[in-house]
Amino acid sequence: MGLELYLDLLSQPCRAVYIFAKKNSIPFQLRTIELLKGQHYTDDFARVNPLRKVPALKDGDFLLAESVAILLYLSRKYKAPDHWYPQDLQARARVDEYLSWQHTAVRSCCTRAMWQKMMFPKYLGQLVPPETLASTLAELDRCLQMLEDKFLRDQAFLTGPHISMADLVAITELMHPVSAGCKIFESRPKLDAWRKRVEAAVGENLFQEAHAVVLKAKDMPPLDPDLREKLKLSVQSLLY
Ligand SMILES: N[C@@H](CCC(=O)N[C@@H](CS)C(=O)NCC(=O)O)C(=O)O
Repeated sequence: MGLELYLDLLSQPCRAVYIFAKKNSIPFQLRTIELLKGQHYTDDFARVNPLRKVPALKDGDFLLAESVAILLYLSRKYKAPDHWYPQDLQARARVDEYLSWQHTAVRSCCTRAMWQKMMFPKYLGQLVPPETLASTLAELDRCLQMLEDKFLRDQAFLTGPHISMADLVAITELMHPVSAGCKIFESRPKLDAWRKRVEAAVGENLFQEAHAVVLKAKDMPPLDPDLREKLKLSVQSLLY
């Protein structure tokens, strides 16, 4: 069996892996793991990733979790064009810098903004105190400012003149609050121009394909009540 990618395109790191693999014509079998159906709780999936999270990769007998590790593995194994993860020491260090920073910054606030604004009230039947949501959205705003000031600056892309893994990891995160109705680009022309460059570099069709599930998330049917309770337990930390 060749390369298998376990993904749910509702998940932002899965979208980054999906776009990277497709854009670089990496052949893979898509194994969809629907988080909202609890498919990551099955024993079969636990054998692929004992952390029970997507994305996950299986390449023959080799199993790998964690989106950044997966992106790097794919880039090295399939010798992706240099701009994604440059050989140049300092250019690569810039990508590493973003990939290290984003976990506790962009990823954290985009995830919480989306869950608090949409998923908790609509799918988990759990009201989010308005002051909690307001504080999360204010934090998201500060985070976007840091993204502009520290990373984007006056460059075309986050780490230089060409698109890299950093841009892919960032845009897939930023589309999370967008899916919940946050107008994060409207008041940020510089970030909006970057978003358009990333979309153009990825290709409009692939970008839309990767984001179709999350952009339709607001119209999903209600969750099965048992699953809802189980899911609630695993996402409570996103309420703060
Ligand atoms: N650090 C991991 C995070 C993976 C992750 O949190 N995945 C989420 C979806 S975005 C998940 O599988 N959640 C299921 C759960 O926690 O129950 C990565 O970058 O791959």
